[in-house]
Amino acid sequence: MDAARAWGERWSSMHTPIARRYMATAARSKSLVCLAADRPTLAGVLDLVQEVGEHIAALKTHVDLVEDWTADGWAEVRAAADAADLLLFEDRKFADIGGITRNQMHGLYGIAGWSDLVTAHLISGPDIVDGCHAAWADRGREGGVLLLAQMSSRGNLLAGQYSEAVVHHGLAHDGVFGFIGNGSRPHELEDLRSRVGNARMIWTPGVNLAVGDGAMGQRYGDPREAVLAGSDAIVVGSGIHRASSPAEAAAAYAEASWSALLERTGA
Ligand code: 6AU
Repeated sequence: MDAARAWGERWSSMHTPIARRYMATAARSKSLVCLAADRPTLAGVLDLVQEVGEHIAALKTHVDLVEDWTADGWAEVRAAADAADLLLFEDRKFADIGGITRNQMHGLYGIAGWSDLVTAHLISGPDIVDGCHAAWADRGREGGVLLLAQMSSRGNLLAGQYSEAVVHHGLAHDGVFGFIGNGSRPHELEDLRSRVGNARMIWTPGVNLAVGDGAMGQRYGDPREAVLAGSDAIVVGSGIHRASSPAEAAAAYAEASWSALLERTGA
C-alpha cells in the first residue's frame, strides 16, 4: 500500500528524510515491527535477520552485548540490514554531555558509521542531540535520535515533569526523530501522543502478544493496543527471538501492528 495513505497525518506532518524512510520501509514490509535482536553473538544476530528480515521494518541492536563483536562482523550485520531493507537502530541510551556523546558515537564500535537511529536520555540537556548529529556529520552520514520519554520497566523515573520536559525540548529540535514511549500501558501512551502531536515518531518497547510481566521488571502490553494508542513502531525482542519459530512470531507481530495502523488511520 502507498505509504502516504497508510500513515495518514503522520506522513504529511513528518518531512525529515529518515522519518519518511522509516514510514516507506514499513509500508513495503507491511510491518511496524522493530526487532530487538538481543542475542549475544554475531552469528545469532545474523541468523535472526535472515530468518525474520522480511517481516520487520527496523533492526535494533545493543552492540555492547555482542560477545564476539568485530568491526568486520558488524559490517556484515549492516549489509544484512540493507539487504533486508531495514533501518539499523543502536539502542545505546546515551546520557552524557554533548561532546562526550559525540566521541562515544565514534569509539570502539564506531556507531556513527553504521547506525541510522540511536536512543538518548535527555537528563544531561539537549546538547546530547547535537553530539549525536555532529558524529554522524563527521562520518558524512545522517541519522535520527529517539529520546526516552517513558520506559516500560517497573519503577522507572521517566514520568511527570521529566517526561513533559523531554517532549518539550525534543519537539524543539529537528534532529529528534521521535520518542520512546511505554508500550505496556496504552493510557500512558495516549497521554504521550497527545503531548507529542503528529510531527514526531513514538516507538514502543514493552509489547508482547502474551501481555503481562516479563523478566526483571519488564512489563508487556498488547501490540494492537499500543499502535491504536499512537505508537508508530513496536519494539519486540524476546517475543520473536525466543519464539520456537521466530519467523512465524515476527509475521504475527507484523500483521497485528500493520492492521492496527490501517485501523487507526482508516486507510
Ligand atoms: O521485548 P523484550 O522485552 O525482549 O526487549 C525489549 C527491548 C530491549 C530493551 O533494551 C528495549 O526494548 N527497551 C527500551 C528501548 C528500546 O529503548 C526502552 C524501555 O523502556 N524498555 C525496553 O525494553 O532491547
